Amino acid sequence: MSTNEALLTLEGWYTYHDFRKINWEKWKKATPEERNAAVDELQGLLKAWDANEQEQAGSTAVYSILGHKADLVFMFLRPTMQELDAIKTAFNKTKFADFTEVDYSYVSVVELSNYVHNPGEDPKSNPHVRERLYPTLPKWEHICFYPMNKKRDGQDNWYMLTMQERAEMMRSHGMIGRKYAGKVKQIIGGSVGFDDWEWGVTLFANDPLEFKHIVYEMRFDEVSARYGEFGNFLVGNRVTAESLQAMLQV
Ligand code: 76R
Repeated sequence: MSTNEALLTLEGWYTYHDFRKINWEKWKKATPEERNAAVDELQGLLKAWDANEQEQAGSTAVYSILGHKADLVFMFLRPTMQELDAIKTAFNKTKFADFTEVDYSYVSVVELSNYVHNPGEDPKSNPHVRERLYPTLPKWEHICFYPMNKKRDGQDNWYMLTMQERAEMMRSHGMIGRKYAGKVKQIIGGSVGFDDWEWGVTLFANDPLEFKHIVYEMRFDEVSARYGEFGNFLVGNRVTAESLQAMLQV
C-alpha cells in the first residue's frame, strides 16, 4: 500500500502543562513564616509570568483542579523549549515547590492542522493565523485538559485514510466546533514526538457545562466517534493572585 500524504501543520508557541498536587500535610505543618515566604515567592512568579504576557512573549494560565488527580495546573506558552525548561527549573527552585508534587505534565506545541489552506499564501503572514498560533490565553473561569490520539487499529486507521477523507471529516469536526464560538476556546497542542499522546486538547469556558456539551456532541461525529482515543480528563477553576492567597491560607 502506498504512503499517504502527510498533512501540513503550522506550529506556534511551545506549551507545557504542569499539574501539581499540594502536600497539605507538609503545608499545614510549616510555620506561618515559611508559608508566607513560599506564597510571596509564588506571587513573584505570577507577576513575572504576567509581565511576559504583557510583552506578548508568551502566555500563562493558572487553574485549580478538581478531583484527586491534581490541585493546580500551570499552563505555559513560550517561543522555545528552552524557556519552558527554564520556567520549570525556576519553579522547582522555589520554596513553594517543596510543598508540591508533580503528578502529571504535558509538552506540546500549538498546532493548526492546515486542511484548508490557500496554496501560495504564507499562512504565518495572516494575522488571524498568528493570533491562533501565538494566543493570549483567555481569562475564562474554567479549563479542561485531555490528551488524545487518532486510532491506528485495523480498518480504523486515521493515518491510512486519503487526504480527502480526512479533510471531509475535519470539516464536519470544525462545523461542530464553530457552534461553540464565544463559549469554548480551544488550544490544540501537537505532541507527536514530544509526549505520550498525539495531541493535548485544552479548552476554556465560563460555563463548565459547555465542556460536557462540546465533548459529547463531538463523540457522535465520525472523526471522534470512530478515530478518537482519549486519556485522562482534568477540569478546573481559574486562579487569580487573590484566590491563590485564599486557597493557601491555613
Ligand atoms: O482550525 C480550525 O478552526 C479549522 C477547523 C479545526 C481543525 C483543523 C478545528 C476546529 N479543530 C481542528 C483540528 Mn478541533 N477540537 C478537538 C477537540 O473531544 C473530542 O472529540 C476532540 C477534542 C475539541 C473539543 C475541539 C474543538 N481538533 C483538531 C485536531 C487535530 C486533528 C488532526 O490534525 O488530525 C484535534 C485533535 C482536535 C480536537 N475544534 C475546532 C474545536 C473547536 C471548538 C473548533 C472550532 C474553532 C473555531 O471555529 O474557532
